[in-house]
Amino acid sequence: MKKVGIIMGSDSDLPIVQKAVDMLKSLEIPYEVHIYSAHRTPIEARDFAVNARANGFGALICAAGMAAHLAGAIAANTTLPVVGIPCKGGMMDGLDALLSTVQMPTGIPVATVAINGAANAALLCAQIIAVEDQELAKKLDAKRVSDAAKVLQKDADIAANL
Ligand code: RP5
Repeated sequence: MKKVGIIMGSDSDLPIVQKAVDMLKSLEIPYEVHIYSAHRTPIEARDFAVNARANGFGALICAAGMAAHLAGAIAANTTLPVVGIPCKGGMMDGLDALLSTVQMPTGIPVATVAINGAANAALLCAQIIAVEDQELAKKLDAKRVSDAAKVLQKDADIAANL
């Protein structure tokens, strides 16, 4: 199975990124986690992106806050799908990162999830990998069924208790 690469701009992003790691683990998808900054380590970030396909990655997650250029910088150097997580924090509480991540020029797409949307970033990568992986697709179908069952159980509980 192809790996998912998780890159964060700083170790301060780890508490947010952890939810993506947990989701990939629960789906048994191989992954690597790295800290590369578009601003502080631009050469290493570029090298990772340029070599990612040859190194067995199928999709990349990039998490960054504030002037969040990481996802765009990575996407500029690979045609693998790149999912951006804008991280909450700073003076604008993540709105700056959301706009920095989502407002990409035509030709270099970044699939941007919600502010701190790390679990959905991992699920989107899982769905990308599952296009060519029937076993993973079945796991994702089963997760949808189990998630729906949890909501219906909550509905039954609330109806019984209120
Ligand atoms: C971004 O700046 C990082 O992704 C992080 O969200 C934010 C702050 O980084 P640190 O100053 O905590 O290293 O590039």
